[in-house]
Formats: sequence, C-alpha cells, structure tokens
Amino acid sequence: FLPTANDLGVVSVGFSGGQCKLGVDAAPSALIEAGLLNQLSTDLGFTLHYDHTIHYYRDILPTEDPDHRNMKRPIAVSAVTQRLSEQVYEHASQGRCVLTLGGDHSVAIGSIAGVARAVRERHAGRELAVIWVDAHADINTPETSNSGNIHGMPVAFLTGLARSDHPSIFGWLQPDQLISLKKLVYIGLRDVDIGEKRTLREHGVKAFSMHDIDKHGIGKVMEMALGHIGADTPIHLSFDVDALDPLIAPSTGTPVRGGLTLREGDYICESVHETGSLVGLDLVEVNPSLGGDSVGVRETVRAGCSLVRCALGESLL
Ligand code: B3U
Ligand code: MN
Ligand code: MN
Repeated sequence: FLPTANDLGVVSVGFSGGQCKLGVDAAPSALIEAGLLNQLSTDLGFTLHYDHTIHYYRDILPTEDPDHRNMKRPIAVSAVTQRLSEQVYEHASQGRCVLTLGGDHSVAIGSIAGVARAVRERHAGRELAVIWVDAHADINTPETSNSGNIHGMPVAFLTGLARSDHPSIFGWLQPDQLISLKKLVYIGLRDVDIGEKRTLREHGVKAFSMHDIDKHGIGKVMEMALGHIGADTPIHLSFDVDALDPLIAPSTGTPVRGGLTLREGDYICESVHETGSLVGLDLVEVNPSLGGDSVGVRETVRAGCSLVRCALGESLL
C-alpha cells in the first residue's frame, strides 16, 4: 500500500462551518504564505500535485442551513466534506500521500473518507488506521454534543457511531469510507466531554491523554500507539493544532492549557513518518484571526508548518 515516495497530493480547504468562529478558513493561505509548500517541494523534494486553489466551495454552500438533530450548518459541512472526499480520493487512488490543509476539524470527514476508500480499493479491503492528535476527542454524536458544532463530531461519523440516511446530511458516507474504532488512536487528549468518555470506554478506544504522555514520555507513547496499529498498516494522521500547548500555538478556536510541547508534536509526526506507512495527513484548526498579537499568529503558523514537514520526513538525516 506504500504511497509513491515523492508524490504528494495537496488540497487546501478554506472552510470554517464546522464551528462558530470566523478565521479558520484563512489558515491554508497563512500556511502557504509562510512557505509550507515551497519547503515541501524545494527542501523535502516532493513533487506536488496541487491545483493552486484554496477551496471555499462557495458554489455548493446552501443559502439556508437550519439546525438538524442539533447539528449546526449540517448541509454545508456535509456538502463540503463530500466534495473534499472526492478530491482526496482522486489523489490517494493514484498512490499519492495526501495533505489536507484545513479549515476546522470537520474537514477530516472528507479527507479520511477519501483516503479510506482508496486504501480499500488499492489493497484488497485493507483498513486505514487513524492517529488523531487533539486536545479533544471529536467523537460526539449529534445527540451527545452540547455545542452542536460538527468539528466535535467527525470521528463519530467516520466510525459509523453517528449515522444519517439524509442524503445531503452525511447520508453520502458509504461503508468503504469508514474507519474502525479498533484502528483509531488518540494522542494529546485533555478536554473530553462526559458522553465522549463513555463512548471511548464502551468501545475500548486506544487513547493517550496528556496524563499518559507525562507518565510514560512521548517516546514510549508513540511506541505503544504504533504498536497498537501494527506494522504494515496504512496510517492517516489527523493533527489538530490545539493539541499543542496554547503557549506555542495560541491561534486556534478552542485552546486548552497543558498541551504538547512543539518537540512532542514534532516527535509524533516524525515517528509516524518513520513507519513509512503515512498515506494521509490533515493539519487543522489554525485560526490566524485568534490568539492575540501577530507574534502568536506567526508562532502558530510556524508550528503548523513544522508539524507537516516532520510528518513528511524533514528530520531524517
Ligand atoms: N467537545 C466540544 C468541544 C470541542 C470539540 N472540538 C473542539 N472543541 N475543537 C464539542 O463542541 O464537541
Ligand atoms: Mn479536533
Ligand atoms: Mn481540538
């Protein structure tokens, strides 16, 4: 299943509808202006497959989008993630590792659905593993969510815990686009809702909280995380920048104190790179209009660029 080493698909998603704060749609342009894509091609030697477009999907956004089963902007998030799943699938089905620049974390519904389908098709039903690095578990169902924000629900839709037969509200998600709760690993959790904790416990989901990282160190945690997934398993890394401590990455919608250091974040990405099994990567929730002064914004964007480069092999000597 190994992706072609030098080819990278890139999709820029300027979408903020999975939550209520404006500005997260400006992340792709901020990351690219900071030089991310140049670094990937010039310094890391990737051949980029990129349409040089930041997708805002204005043509498919509904004019009216009332709450549905407690979900906010369900039709917009569903339409955008469906379209994104096709874009990502297009890259992944040609054997490219795919980088998705969000956007809020709801976009992972599209990126992971696209990668999961391509992995199954290319490799005789093989299942995609997902490493979800986040302060939050994002596994609320519409029913357990207090906020109604869909960026708190992507894992529930991707694992089939949340379902819908409404075609324009995630009814498009097919079984071959879903992932298994057994091949899901969390890292960095520290703000998990009560209903989410129950779900994690009931299904025995592998999760390493900040407590576990303090206890074992990030080296051991990555060893255990990758051990759980097993060798020769394609991996999608979905990195929410709010997993990092707000002192290093303040420009994000829901900062939670007590997070990962920059080195711990980079180490996670480096360890995943070392497996040689990375097939998909999301960087989400960078919000350049939050986080106080321009220094905070610059630091957050720099940290985001560093995470992506580490996941794609920058640290190899
Ligand atoms: N669990 C809460 C808060 C939250 C989730 N993801 C983020 N915040 N970034 C919710 O809204 O579901
Ligand atoms: Mn998240
Ligand atoms: Mn988060």
